[in-house]
Amino acid sequence: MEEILRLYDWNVTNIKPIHQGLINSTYSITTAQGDFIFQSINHHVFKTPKAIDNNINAISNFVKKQDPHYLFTHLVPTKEDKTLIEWEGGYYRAFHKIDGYALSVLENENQVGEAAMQFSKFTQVLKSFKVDLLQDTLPQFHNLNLRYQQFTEAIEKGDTQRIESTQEEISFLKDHKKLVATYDQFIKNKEAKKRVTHHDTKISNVLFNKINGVEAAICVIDLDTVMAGHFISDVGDMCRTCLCAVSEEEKDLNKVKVDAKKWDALKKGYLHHMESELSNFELDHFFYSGQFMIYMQALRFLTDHLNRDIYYGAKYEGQNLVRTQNQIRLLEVYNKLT
Ligand code: GN1
Ligand code: MG
Repeated sequence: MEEILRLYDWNVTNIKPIHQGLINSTYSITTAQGDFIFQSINHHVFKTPKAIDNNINAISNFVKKQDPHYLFTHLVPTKEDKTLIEWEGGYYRAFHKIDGYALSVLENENQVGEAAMQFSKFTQVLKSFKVDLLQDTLPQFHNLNLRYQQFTEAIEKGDTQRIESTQEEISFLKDHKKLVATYDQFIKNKEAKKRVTHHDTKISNVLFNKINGVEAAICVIDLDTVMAGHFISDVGDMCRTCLCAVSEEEKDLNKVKVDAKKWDALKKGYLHHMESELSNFELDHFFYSGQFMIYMQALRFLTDHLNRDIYYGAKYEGQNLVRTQNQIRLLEVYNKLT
């Protein structure tokens, strides 16, 4: 890694791993030239790192021109002016570090409203960016049909013992298949517009900081999955990760509850920048967004558990099953909100 870091114009004084995110490896780098975030891109997941690099640079250039004060994680070029490094089969890049902290759960509705405003501002700031310029970094990433199909395949071809012991979870997910039909109807409708969509608005992907002693969300991070998409992806993953006092890792399902005040704050925060952009048809699917993403995440976690954790990995035996059960409970309590 030190060899790669020498490609940048830096005098490195400290390297510290940041344990956040399930996919890439991330480090905080202190140098005489300032603080940076350095990442190795997981190219087993992201098969075309160049597409990510193109997308982030395209947005970065747009923002620099149209909205120079918008706080953005611009990529840092190497001495040879490259923002993506290919090194012995691996892919690396660096960002300017933005002062702030990420949270994995939110304590109050002020934080929820703040986070929702930042994610909606992201789409709003980029509303005149030509969305067709974005390449698909993960084709079909939030295609619920495909996720259901992958789940069905895992029930047929996955680990037999794990299939046997998860019959209850499998039945629950099959019983909720109508959420896939709603998705189909939604994306088919002409009023469901494609916009610049983050596709990973889990709460740890927004930075907070104290401004004059008041906590505010200041910036959206982790732009690898920024692609053309639908608002239900971004609102949905916020619903999934902002409304509950515990994270997807929580084993004690009694702690998985959703807070109606947080839900109101999320809606108000998101609509602050996006209300005039969304059609009535889209607005009618605001609540569905949460069902869509919680259900998809439950499908993805169980699929991975049945496939012996090949995608997310597992720090302990059964971690992806715990996550599945957590998301199933979350869907149940979320459904009771209305
Ligand atoms: C992954 O890497 P990270 O933690 O930002 C995943 C998301 C899931 C999330 C669940 C590329 O996100 O889709 O919602 O884990 N990203 C990818 O925690 O699969
Ligand atoms: Mg991510």
